[in-house]
Amino acid sequence: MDIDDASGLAVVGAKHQVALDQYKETVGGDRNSGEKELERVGAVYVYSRANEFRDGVGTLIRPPRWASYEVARLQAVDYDARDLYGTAVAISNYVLFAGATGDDGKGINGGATYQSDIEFSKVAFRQKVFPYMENDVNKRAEVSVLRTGPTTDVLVVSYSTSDITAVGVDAQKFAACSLIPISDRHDRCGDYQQTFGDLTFDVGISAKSFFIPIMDNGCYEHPMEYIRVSLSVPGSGAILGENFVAKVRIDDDDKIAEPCIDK
Ligand SMILES: [Ca+2]
Ligand SMILES: [Ca+2]
Ligand SMILES: [Ca+2]
Repeated sequence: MDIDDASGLAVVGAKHQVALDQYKETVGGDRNSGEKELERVGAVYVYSRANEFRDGVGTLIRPPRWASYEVARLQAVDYDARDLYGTAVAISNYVLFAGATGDDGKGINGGATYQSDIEFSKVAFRQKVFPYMENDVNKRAEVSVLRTGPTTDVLVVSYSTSDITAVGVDAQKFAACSLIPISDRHDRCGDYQQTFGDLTFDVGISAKSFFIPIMDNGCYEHPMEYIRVSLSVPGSGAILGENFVAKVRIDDDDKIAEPCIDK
């Protein structure tokens, strides 16, 4: 393992880990290998320190502390069985170096070194739940993402929505439904528009938002419906932890109306 004091990050190599896909399911072994899982692929776990907090006159309010679970789990982008990614790890500021002694790219067990930018580990949703009314005046939910590390480089993360109990519709359907009077929309128009894209933190910017269009209707629904929002880092091979998932709650405003039905 290695710790970088400046960035407040620790990295721990776990070279015997099996491969996991983005849903944290194990990846099947190579055909004809007789192995159920892709074995000893290796992984690196990233932990983030919550910095100490002092008041205006320098009195310590809260000492620094390490979270007990990781902020991200990294795998080699081109992982394979017995590569042993994470055999050796080193971190300098936000750059991670990880050795994979079993990599076969340049001959059997020739080994490889991977360099990764792990600055994304300092990004998190502003809150765990973003509550909005179905009839919000702006007709959309604002989801705010914070960058807690330095802002001297541009940083890009991707975001996406998925259903928990709320039902998403695509942009085309949402636009068509928006032309129907609110009282006639009912269930077929869903609860929100499926939304995805990239958030770019320009230099000096520590907060960015994305917006999810909300569908209003005139019928009664379960008072609270939830959308999952999640962040990812394209091409990083990273499975991100709790900081990168949040919920948007949509509250119904039609308490005395008829229940929604699909019509
Ligand atoms: Ca709704
Ligand atoms: Ca309504
Ligand atoms: Ca409603």
